Amino acid sequence: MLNKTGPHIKEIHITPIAIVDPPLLNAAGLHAPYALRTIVELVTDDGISGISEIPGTSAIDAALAESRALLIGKDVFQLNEIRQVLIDRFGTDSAAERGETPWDQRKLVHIFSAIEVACLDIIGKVTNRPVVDLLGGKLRDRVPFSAYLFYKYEGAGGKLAFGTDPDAQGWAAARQASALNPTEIVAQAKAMCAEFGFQSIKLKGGVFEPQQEVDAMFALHEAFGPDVPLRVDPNALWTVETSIKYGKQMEPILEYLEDPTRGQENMATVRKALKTPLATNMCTTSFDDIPNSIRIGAEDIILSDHHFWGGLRASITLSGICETFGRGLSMHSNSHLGISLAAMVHLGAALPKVPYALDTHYPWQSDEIITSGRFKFEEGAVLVPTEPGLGVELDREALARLHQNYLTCGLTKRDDEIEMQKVQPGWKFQSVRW
Ligand code: GKR
Ligand code: MG
Repeated sequence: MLNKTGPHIKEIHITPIAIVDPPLLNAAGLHAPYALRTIVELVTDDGISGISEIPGTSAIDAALAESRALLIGKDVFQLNEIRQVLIDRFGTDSAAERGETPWDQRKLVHIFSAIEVACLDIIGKVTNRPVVDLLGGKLRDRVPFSAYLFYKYEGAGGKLAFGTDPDAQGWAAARQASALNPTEIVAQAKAMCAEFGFQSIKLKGGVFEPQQEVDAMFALHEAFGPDVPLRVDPNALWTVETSIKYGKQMEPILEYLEDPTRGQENMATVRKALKTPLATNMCTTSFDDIPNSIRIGAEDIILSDHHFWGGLRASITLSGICETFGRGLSMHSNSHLGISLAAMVHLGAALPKVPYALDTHYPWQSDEIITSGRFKFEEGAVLVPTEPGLGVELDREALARLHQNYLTCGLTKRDDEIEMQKVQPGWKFQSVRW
């Protein structure tokens, strides 16, 4: 019997897009009115299309374009070979290339993820199976997400920037409001939970001095009661002493404390001093980081992200490591649309355990790029798509419009410091602040 091969990659389309993003604050500054994503579409020699979405920068897009020649003609099932040719060409990212910002700045991991997810989408279509089945099969029908609160300036983002749409209703109206103190954070949480039904809450911290953020956490605890798990993420801006001081204050109310301080050693020191579990998407972010993390006990929970752990299958490998070494595993996010959400949901459905509701920025976005429109959340959870592949199709009209946004907005990479300087001239990112 002949071994079957193919389908083979015939075309690779790389489209940078810019999506409306409100003026959200974080440790690195302020979100621009548009967040950048890159949409990758692979088309096979028999006309099957597979798609993926990753954080966009012109550097990642250029490297993706460079990989085109290596990938054209490859069998989409040969994911190991595809990964190997990319490594042979580009090497691997070093841990230092991640950078000090809350988001990951490595290039290659994003490329692996973009190509792998699009190939899995195609393999799913060829085999008539949802991606979750290619990851070992579904362990749950719905994947739970957490509310993700941000301090923010008033404003809707996009063309409106700091302006607001007077006709907006419900969450669309609440999303425009400022949130600069505990009362406004509670109002944001109530509006977001009312719309999406989230049952856990995360606050992005590292914006104001720690006591104000701790006060916001207590205000959330007061407003939502003891049954709603709470997390806060200062994105490593606190010293060890600050982390221990405020971590102790919040011990009675936190489900976990995310990246209070910078680096595995500092995290390990804080972890020893607190009863609250520590989570990270900053100090243990690659397989190279795992041995030291285990040796010194840097965190309790790794917040994976298939976009920068090198794809969905790599994330399954990570889940095995976490299980072996007693680490919890959950998911981290950045501003994103429905292709990324679909991939996160397939992965979330395949993980052996989902003890913590996953992060998503999705409520902050109003655009969409899939023909089925915006994903619905029920009681904070998303139903796992059952259609072949990712179960979502590219909306080509939206792709063209969002690509035009990209061309018009002039951004080529995320730089929250520059955006913040437009509001507070001279503002500087400090990797450790309090
Ligand atoms: O979108 O501002 C943001 C977040 O700070 C994001 O970039 C982080 O990567 O959500 C992320 C986190 O949990 O650190
Ligand atoms: Mg984080």
